[in-house]
Amino acid sequence: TAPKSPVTAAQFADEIREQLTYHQGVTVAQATPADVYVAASLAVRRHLMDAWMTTQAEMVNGHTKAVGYLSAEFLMGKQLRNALLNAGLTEQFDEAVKELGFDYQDVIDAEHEPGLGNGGLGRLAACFIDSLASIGVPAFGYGIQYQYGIFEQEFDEQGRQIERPDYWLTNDEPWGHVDYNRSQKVSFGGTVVENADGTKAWKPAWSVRAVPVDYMVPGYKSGRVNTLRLWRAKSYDEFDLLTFNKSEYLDAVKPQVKAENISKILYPEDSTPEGKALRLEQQYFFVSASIHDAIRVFYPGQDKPDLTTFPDKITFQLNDTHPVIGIPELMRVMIDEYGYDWDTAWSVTTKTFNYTCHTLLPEALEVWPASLIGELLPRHLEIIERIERQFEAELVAKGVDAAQIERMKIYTGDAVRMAYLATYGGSHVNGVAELHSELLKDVTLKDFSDTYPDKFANVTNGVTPRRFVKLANPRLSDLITEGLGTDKWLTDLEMLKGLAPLANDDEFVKKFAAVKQANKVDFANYAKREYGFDLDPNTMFNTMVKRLHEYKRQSLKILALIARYADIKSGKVSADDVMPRTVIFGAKAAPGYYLAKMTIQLINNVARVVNNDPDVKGKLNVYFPWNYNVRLAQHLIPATDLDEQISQAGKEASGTGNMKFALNGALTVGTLDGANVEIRERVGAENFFLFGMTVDEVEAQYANGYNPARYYESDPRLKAAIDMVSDGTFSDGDRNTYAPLVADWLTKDWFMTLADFTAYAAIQGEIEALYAQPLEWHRKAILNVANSGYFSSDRSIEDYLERIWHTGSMA
Ligand code: 26V
Repeated sequence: TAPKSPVTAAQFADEIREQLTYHQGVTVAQATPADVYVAASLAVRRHLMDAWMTTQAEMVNGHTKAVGYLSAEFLMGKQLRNALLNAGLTEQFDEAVKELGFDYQDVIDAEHEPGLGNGGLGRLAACFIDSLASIGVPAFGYGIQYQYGIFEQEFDEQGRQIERPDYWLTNDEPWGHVDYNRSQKVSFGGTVVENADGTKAWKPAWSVRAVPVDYMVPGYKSGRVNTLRLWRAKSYDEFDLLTFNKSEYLDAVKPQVKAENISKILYPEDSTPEGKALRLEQQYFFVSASIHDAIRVFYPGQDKPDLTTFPDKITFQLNDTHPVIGIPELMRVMIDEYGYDWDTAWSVTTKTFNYTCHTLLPEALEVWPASLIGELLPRHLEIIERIERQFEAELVAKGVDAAQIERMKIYTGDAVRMAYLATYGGSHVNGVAELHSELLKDVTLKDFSDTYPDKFANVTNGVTPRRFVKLANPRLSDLITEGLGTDKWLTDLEMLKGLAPLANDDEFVKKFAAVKQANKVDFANYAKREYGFDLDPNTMFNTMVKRLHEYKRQSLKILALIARYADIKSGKVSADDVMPRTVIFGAKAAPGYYLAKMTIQLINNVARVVNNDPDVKGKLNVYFPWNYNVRLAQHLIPATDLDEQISQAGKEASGTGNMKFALNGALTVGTLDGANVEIRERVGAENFFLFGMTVDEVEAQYANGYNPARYYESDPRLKAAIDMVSDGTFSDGDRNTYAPLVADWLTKDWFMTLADFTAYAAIQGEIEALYAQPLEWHRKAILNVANSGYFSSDRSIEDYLERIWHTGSMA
C-alpha cells in the first residue's frame, strides 16, 4: 500500500530503510550516502504516486485540454529536494537522514544533476513544467533522454576549456521510470510509393524503438503530478547473430549502435545549428514518438480515433524550431496512417501547434537542406512541398506581391526554413520578452506579421520561485514570509509587492543585509570546498553567469576589469579608494566556438594575474568556477550583490538569469535588452544600473559602418586594457596568444563591445559609490525583490493559457 503523506520523520526513516532493504538489498550499516539518496528518492516517489495516477486519469477523462510541451531540452537540475518540497517532506527527510546516521549534505550531493539542456531555453522548459503542475494544468513535457548531457567543463593549465562527457546515468537513477510497454516505433529513410487508389505510402528503410522514460513533475501544493516523458532510442535488432557467429563483433552491433546513437548525446552548440543528419534524426525521433503517444493516451484502445477532436485534447507548444518537423508529421499521421484528407489534416494541425521563438540571431534559425530531409524523411519533404504550394496560393490570394512571396518561402527548393514552417503551420507565434516580440514582428518575421498579424503574441519568460527562491535561498524565503506574514507568495509571487514598504524599515533592511551576508559566507565556503577558491565575503560579489557568446559580451566585462586593474597598478586610482570587489564568472563555450573559448582562456589568465598581484590584493579578485550548471546557480545567485546583463541591445531574446538575480536581491547592471527592459520598468529606473546603446543606436551604427578602432583610439583606458591583452600581460609575455581576439575587437567587433565600453566603465563608478552606502544599496535590493514577482513562471504560464493555449487548470 502506498504510504500516506504526510508522515513523521521516524516513519519516513522506516520507509528509507525499507527501500534500502527491499530495493537495494543493503543494510543501513552498509549503506553509503549514494544508497540513501536512491532509497530516499524512491521513498518520496511513492508519496507522489497516487497523485500522479489521479492526475493522469483525470487528464484523459477530463474536459480540460492538455498542454504538450515539445522541447529538445529540459535542464531540470537536481530532483530530490524539489520532490521533497512538493511532497511536503522536507523536514521529515532532514531528521530521518540524521536518524539513519548520515549527513544531509552528503545525501543531497550524491545526486548527479541531469544536464539535458544547454542554457536558457532548456532551463525555461524545466521552469514551465514546474509551473504547469503547480497551477494544475494537465501537461506533458516531451523530450529526449540523452545518455550524455551538456559536457562537464574543466580548465587546463593554460586556462583553456576542456570538455568531458557527462555520463549522468552511471549510477542508479531513481527518478526515471522506463516504460517498455508504452514504446513507439519511429522510422527513417526509404522511399514513397503510390498506392493503387492514388494515396501515398512511405516505405521506410529503418526503424528504432522509442522507449519512454517517465519523470514525475510534482506541483507545489497543487496535489497534481504531471509527467515529463523523455524518449530513449533502442534498437529492434539486439545484434546480428549471423555476423556475430563469424566473430565480427563490431559489425554485429552496428545496427544497434546506429539506433541508440540517436539519444546518445545532447548537442552542445546553442546558437549556430549545424545541418547534421543526427540532429534531424533526434528531432524527428522525439516528435514522432510524442505525437503517437498523445494519440495513444487520449484515444485509449481506439483503432479509428476521431482525430478531428485532437486539438480539443492537447495543444503542442514548439520550444524553438527544434520540434517543428512535428507539423508535417501530424499531417502524415492523419493522412497516411488514419486516412484523413489534406484539408481536414491541415485544419487539425494548424489548430494543434504553436511556436515560441527564442532568438534574434538570424544564424540561429534552423534551415535544413532539402536533400537531407528527402533522404531521412522523404514523405515529409513531399508534404512540405505541398504546404509550400498551398502557402503560395494563399499569399497570392491575399494580394501579397511576388517579391515578398519569394522572401517568405518555407521551402526554397534547396532548403526548408523551420521558423517559417512553424509560423505558417501553427496558430500563434510568440517571442519571450516584449522587446523580443516586437523585434520578431518588425524584423525577423516581418513579412509574416504583416500578412498574419493576429498570429503574433508576446509571453515574457519567468522562473520558478520554488527552485530559485525557496530551495536556493531558504534564508531570504524565511525573511519574506516573516515580512509578509504568510508563505502564500510562493504560489502568488506578485505578493512580494508587500515588501516594498519594508525597504524604508531600517530593521528589516538590516535583516535583509544579514541574509545576503550569510549567503555570501555560505558561497565562500562552497567555493573553497568545491574549487579551492578563497573568496572574501566582505567584498562585493559581482557575478556574470551565462553561456559564453560574443553577443552576451563577457569581453566587455573583462576589458573593464582589466582597465580597473591597470588604474590601480599605475596609481591613477589609489588602492584605498577602491571598493573591494570579487568578480565571479561562469560560462561554457560551445566546443567548436573559437573566439568564445579564447575568451574563457583570457578570463582565467586575468584571474591568475590579478589574484597573484600584491598591488591589488583584497581590492580586486577574479574567480571562474568551472562547469557552471543548475547546482552552481542555486548556490551563487543568492550570494550575488551585482549581476551583469550586458548583451548588445537587440540580441538577448529575454534572459532568465536576470530574473533569478533580481528575485534574490541582486542589483543589475544592464543594457536595454531582452527582459532587462521589463525588469527595469518594474523595479524602477533608480534601482537599476542602465548603460549602453539602445536598439536604434545599434542599428544606426551598423547603417553608418561601425568602426571599432575609433573607440580604441578615443578612450585611453580602453586602449590600455586592449594593449595589455596584446602585450602578453596575461600570457606570460606571449604576444600571439590572444591576437585573434584582439584583431576581432579592433577590426570587426560585431556586437559593439568597444562602443559601449566608456559608458560601461563609467557606471561602475556609480555602482561603487552606492555600494559604499550599504543601507541604500540594500533598500534598492529589497525593491528589486518586491517588484520582480511578475517574473514568476506561473505568470508566464497564465499568459500562455490566456493568449496561446486557451485552456486552464483542472481544478
Ligand atoms: C539552438 C540550437 C541550434 C542548433 C544546435 C542546438 C541548439 C540548441 C539550442 C538552441 C537554442 C538557442 C536559443 C536559446 O537558448 N535562446 C535563449 O532562450 C532563453 C529562454 O527563452 C532566453 O532567455 C535567452 O535570451 C535566449 O538566448
